Amino acid sequence: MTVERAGIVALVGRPNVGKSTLLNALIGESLSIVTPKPETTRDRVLAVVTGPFATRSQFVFVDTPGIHRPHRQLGEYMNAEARNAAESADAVVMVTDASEGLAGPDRDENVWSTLATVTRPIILVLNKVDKVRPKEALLPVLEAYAKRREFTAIIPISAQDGGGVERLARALNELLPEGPALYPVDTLTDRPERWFVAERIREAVMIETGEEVPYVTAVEIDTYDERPAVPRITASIHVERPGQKKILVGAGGERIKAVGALARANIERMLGKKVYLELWVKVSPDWTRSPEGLARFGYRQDSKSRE
Ligand SMILES: Nc1nc2c(ncn2[C@@H]2O[C@H](COP(=O)(O)OP(=O)(O)OP(=O)(O)O)[C@@H](O)[C@H]2O)c(=O)[nH]1
Ligand SMILES: [Mg+2]
Repeated sequence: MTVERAGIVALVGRPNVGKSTLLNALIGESLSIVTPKPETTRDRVLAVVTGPFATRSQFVFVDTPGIHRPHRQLGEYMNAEARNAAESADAVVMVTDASEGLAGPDRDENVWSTLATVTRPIILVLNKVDKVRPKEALLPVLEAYAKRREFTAIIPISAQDGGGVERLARALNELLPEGPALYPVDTLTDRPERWFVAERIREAVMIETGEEVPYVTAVEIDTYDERPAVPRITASIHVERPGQKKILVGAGGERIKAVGALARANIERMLGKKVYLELWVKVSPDWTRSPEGLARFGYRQDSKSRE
């Protein structure tokens, strides 16, 4: 196939509106982690798909962290990741949660200001329409968003069940610059396999724990030995305080066992093979609150790929 158009499309919006679910729906693979909790995605994740929906285009989708009011240095980093992605894209998709109704546009204050400097075309996506009843209730929501700024198009979708996703891809296709592929056509992402393994572990922590633990967790892969028939992975899960470690380990180690079981199942599904997974919980005081702490776990503004 000859690629006739290629470009970068950034997915931005508030936490929990469904950006990562949409990324996965657009590429037809479960690449980006998804949880019911806000602030799941921490840094930019790139997903390349060439020739989907019978197009002759290469889409380079960029999933980004939800734009929010930051409480920690980590939050500043996450917002900057989203802003940088929006500013360097050929087109932007602003994702919103249509089920929030007329309250949505006001809750998007930080997103509006992030997008204020973006000059490239922006498509507004009203996601989670499967939760909107009756369907007529969508119209006033659409109008409320349209009043806030100019959009190239406004498209209702359900990233979860796939409704409207092809229509969105076709609208984006029109916005891609003409030209050759930006990446080899068999490229899926810019991150190494072990980065996704670390993400699967963080995903399991976010799902299995509550309180502040999901927001102060960083995962470090310590060993990744692929020589045995069943590859052996050991990883450290860092939290900020001894109390958080206690929550994560749980009484008699119950909770960390559940985290391990869920992470292993998801890693095995992702890699298509069995793995041996060993997890250690460690305390790295206040790592989310300093640039040095963030850098230690690879949350660095200037480097796109962490290992
Ligand atoms: N009902 C419904 N739920 C959805 C839809 N899309 C996403 N969700 C759910 O919304 C929650 C958040 O989804 P994510 O994809 O993680 O949201 P996100 O915008 O990437 O969130 P952050 O990474 O925290 O910024 C998950 O529980 C998803 O299953 C949808 O179309 N319909
Ligand atoms: Mg996400």
